[in-house]
Amino acid sequence: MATLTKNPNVNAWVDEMIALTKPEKVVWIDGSDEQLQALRDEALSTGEMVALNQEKLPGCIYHRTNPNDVARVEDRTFICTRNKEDAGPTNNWCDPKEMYAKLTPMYDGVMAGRTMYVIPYSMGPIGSPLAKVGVEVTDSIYVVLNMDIMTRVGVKAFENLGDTSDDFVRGLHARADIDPEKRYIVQFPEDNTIWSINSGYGGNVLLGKKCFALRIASFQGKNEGWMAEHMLILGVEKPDGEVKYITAAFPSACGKTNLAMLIPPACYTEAGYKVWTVGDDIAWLKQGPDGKLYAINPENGFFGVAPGTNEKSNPNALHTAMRDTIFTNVAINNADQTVWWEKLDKNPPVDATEWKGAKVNGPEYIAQGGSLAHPNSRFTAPARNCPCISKEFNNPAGVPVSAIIFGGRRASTTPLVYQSFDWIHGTYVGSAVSSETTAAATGAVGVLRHDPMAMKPFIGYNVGDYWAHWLEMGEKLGENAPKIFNVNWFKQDENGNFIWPGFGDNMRVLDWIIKRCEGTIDAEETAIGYLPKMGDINVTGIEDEVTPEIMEKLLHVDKELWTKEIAEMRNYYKELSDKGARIPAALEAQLDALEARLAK
Ligand code: GTP
Ligand code: SPV
Ligand code: MN
Repeated sequence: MATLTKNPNVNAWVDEMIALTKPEKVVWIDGSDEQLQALRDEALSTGEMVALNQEKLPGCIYHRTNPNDVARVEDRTFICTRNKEDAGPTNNWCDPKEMYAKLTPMYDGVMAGRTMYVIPYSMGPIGSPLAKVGVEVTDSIYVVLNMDIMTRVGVKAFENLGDTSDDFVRGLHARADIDPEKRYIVQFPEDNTIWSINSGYGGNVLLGKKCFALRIASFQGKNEGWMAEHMLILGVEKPDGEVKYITAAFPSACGKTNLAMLIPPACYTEAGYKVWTVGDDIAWLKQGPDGKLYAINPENGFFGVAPGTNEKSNPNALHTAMRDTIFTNVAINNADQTVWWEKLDKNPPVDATEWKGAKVNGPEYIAQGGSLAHPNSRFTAPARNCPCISKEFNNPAGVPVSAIIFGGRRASTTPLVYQSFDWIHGTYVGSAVSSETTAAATGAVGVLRHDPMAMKPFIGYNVGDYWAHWLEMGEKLGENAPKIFNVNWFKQDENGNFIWPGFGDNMRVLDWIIKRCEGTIDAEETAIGYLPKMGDINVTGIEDEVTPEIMEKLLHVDKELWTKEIAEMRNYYKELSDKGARIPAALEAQLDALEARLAK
């Protein structure tokens, strides 16, 4: 099939990839419905995809990955820069020449007898000055169909690139043998190139997502003066019609999709509040002509965690995924070819196929400790299906950001919400994000994993330089800089129960955050930042659950725990700096200042 572009850089590179992988056939993805439907039909006929009930789940199909291939593989993910220091201590590094030499033989002839699909795509609305173009070649129809939902795919993507530009990200993906020992997810930021092999799962192979929109884009943003972050973007519409935009960075599976699609409690909806979703995973942030920080969502769909999604926790996500959706590694109800996952409802299917493909009795299987859906099973659903999608979703200019929130899973130490003193302190707060494993349900302090800005697996360069870039952005933004907050939905009591109801009730915290941005509410100045005054988090309707005693706990700053926290951060900075991170002096100073305030 003929190429879809006159751009000689694209064509030369695709030719090179053809010469390397030697496919039997090459198909350029033009983005037409007919072409995609034909691919769906082909994948159904070969068994790569499984049909679902088209009356109950119109346009939906199912895919099961190899059980050895169900999540991102951080230990096999590399940042290959010429200088090792440029990748920094949070990344696996290899010399690009060495890595190309190692992988080239693995790709040589890997598509023999197979079809290569060439997918042109845009990250960001077509025509947006913030958008960027990628081309992914792959031998997987699953990848084509997912990319079509997650990005803006087809000829239109080349409009942004034009006939001469060389500024596109080159993505090469081959399934090969799905051999976990030979699985590589490799970014070459200096070459605008991503090579992925021996996986067929999500973030490893949908190269527009984590590989491009975070790892490569964070590197580009550093050089070009913008930011690529692991953040949701939402708008809170107030009763007077004004919409305030907020971005939030939480580590993987820590609540971004849920917060982005939040339905406020009755006391807010009745007053006229509404939450609109702009993005649920990735934000690209750039200073606009008016000096403010603007955010776009580079994606076009949601690759959401299925388990835990239900009519109560996230009805918007559930409705989004009821049509035109690809389900990966959930369970199938054989009675009517529908899907099921843990906590969807209380009725696991009796005649079920669990995520690995075995027919089981659902309730019995679960009673024996089995899990019908893989805990990281996902839905891939188009943003246009989302009942609360923002009308600014396709706005090429993006939305102005009033507040940036950091958060993670912390059983203790971190209060429900606090505000940083300023951008520099906020950058420190982001650098200090860490998250606990959910299995620690005893209430004891769990093992911390540092995940600065929720970006540990995604920073495409040296973490110290990344923090320096945050500080540079703050300087550039000056008075226009968004206010920076930290939240924790996951504080626990002595028995390991969450003491904050979370989900829709997180609106109560967003309300306080917005009022802080507007300067219409006072706060308690503490050693760690500004906290809500008792009574300032609205608990109308949940007074029985969140008593003043619970609220005291939620807002408590425990001196002993924070002293430990500071010691841990000192260790962390030292460890990173010993391994070659250039930690900005301003952040070290923040640590000293925090310690001094706490000692007072
Ligand atoms: P990625 O797609 O991996 O980046 O995840 P995410 O950050 O979008 O997380 P998601 O919203 O899918 O939530 C992950 C898990 O956290 C689910 O099991 C949710 O039920 C749970 N969760 C989300 N929000 C809350 C909350 O406010 N409180 C509690 N207790 N759990 C929550
Ligand atoms: C995450 O792990 O943060 C995800 C899923 O959003 S993946 O696309 O696999 O990275
Ligand atoms: Mn994510």
